[in-house]
Amino acid sequence: MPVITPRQPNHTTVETELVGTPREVTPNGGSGGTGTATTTTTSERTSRFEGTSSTSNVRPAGGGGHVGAAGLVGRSAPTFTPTPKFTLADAVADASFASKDPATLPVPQAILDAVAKADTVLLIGHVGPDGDCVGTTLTMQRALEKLGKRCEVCIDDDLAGSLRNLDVDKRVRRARDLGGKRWDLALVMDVGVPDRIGGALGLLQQAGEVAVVDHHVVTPKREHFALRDGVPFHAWVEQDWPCAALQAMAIVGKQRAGMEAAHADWASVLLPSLAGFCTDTGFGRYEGLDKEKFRFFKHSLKDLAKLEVDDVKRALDYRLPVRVTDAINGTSTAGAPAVPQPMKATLEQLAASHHGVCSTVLQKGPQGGGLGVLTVSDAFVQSVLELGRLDDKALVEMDVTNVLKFGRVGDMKKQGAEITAFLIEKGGAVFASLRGPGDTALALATHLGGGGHGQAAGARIPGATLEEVQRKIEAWARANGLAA
Ligand SMILES: [Mn+2]
Repeated sequence: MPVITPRQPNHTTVETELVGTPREVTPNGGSGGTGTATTTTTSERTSRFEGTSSTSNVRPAGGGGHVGAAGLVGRSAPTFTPTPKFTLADAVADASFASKDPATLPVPQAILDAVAKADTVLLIGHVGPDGDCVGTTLTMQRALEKLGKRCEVCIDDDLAGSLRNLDVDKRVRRARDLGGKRWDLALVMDVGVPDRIGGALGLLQQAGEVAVVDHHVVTPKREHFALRDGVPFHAWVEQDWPCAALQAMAIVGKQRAGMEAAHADWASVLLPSLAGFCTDTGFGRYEGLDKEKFRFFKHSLKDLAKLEVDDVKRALDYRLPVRVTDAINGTSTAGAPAVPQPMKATLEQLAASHHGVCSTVLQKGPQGGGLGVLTVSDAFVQSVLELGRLDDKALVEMDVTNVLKFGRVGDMKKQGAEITAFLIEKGGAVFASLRGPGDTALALATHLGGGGHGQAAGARIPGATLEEVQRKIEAWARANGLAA
């Protein structure tokens, strides 16, 4: 299933490969992607952590309180107003932007207690994995193992190239490889709904306690996860946090003494969550972020791990085989190995019948807009995947679709498309990943029978062809004055 990003990064060619798959929205669903995820109301927000007030252990960030404030009496406290372009790299470079220790962030006591008493822990991330879910679970695994616990990580899906690189010790496992094991605690991270964890849902039956740690708009309840009677369930949701990786940093921050006693290598422990922070925020470039949270990233990166943003980029660095990018982009790189003849014929045949990669850009209409439609058939994706596996056996479908989604869709924006539709045909349905300013993406998704967010939405159109969906989108854009 194609996944789409709700926030629009200004991708460059290099960064697109680093970003992988940021936060996801499933077509026809909400954030985090399911029909069971409900919008949290104000009253739910105050009680979404069951059993413990989520603010009960808030400490003043940075410590100090009023001590030493005498010199500031009569002066207003310094305020920080970041420019819209203030990225994570800017936060790190700006000496006046002080770091803050994630150990000062509030973590519900029930979560800390569950972690403290567990000897064996299963760390679960979501399907359609992104840097945040891989980074969050790997940082927890590395930290908890330093504290003497035995851990396993289950993400029941393929990992894209950058995430395979992040999982340098190959600790991420599929659910089928973990049958028959038992854990004192299962931590479900960066996801709060049962239908986004694949076969890991069944593994929860083998856990003595279950806790959800997530930052999506979800209200996890124990009955959603069909737990055995008597299995304690906790949920810690921080919808205003930019990534679950920050929640992992906060939990690990509370283990500081034990980690220091075990001579933990902070760079190794924190690198995955730093990567998650970067990918879920587009390296700080996405809109709508609380830049104050960047202070915690800065502390983890500089003060604890003693790393630079470039180190995080390197950890995620993955280059697709050049034959693959050539096939997708219609380019031919000098010195690239030749494409074997049967594959070459297949790719050319698909391209000739408009089942390769096709992009169409319609310029702005009277109401603005500008529309780009990118279509690709499953046959083309599978052929390119087969080609790529000649160079990298570990290549997965997402490696191919990411180049389309980030690279080729970005090209259409440069050509004047403010609204973009990425259409992929698979299994008798067309999946549409839609982006646009204001509420245009949602309006278009609704028109196609899907849903999502205003600027990022999606739809699944069963029984339709790529051409039919493209024509429907173009007609919608013209009818609304958004395309000429
Ligand atoms: Mn996330």
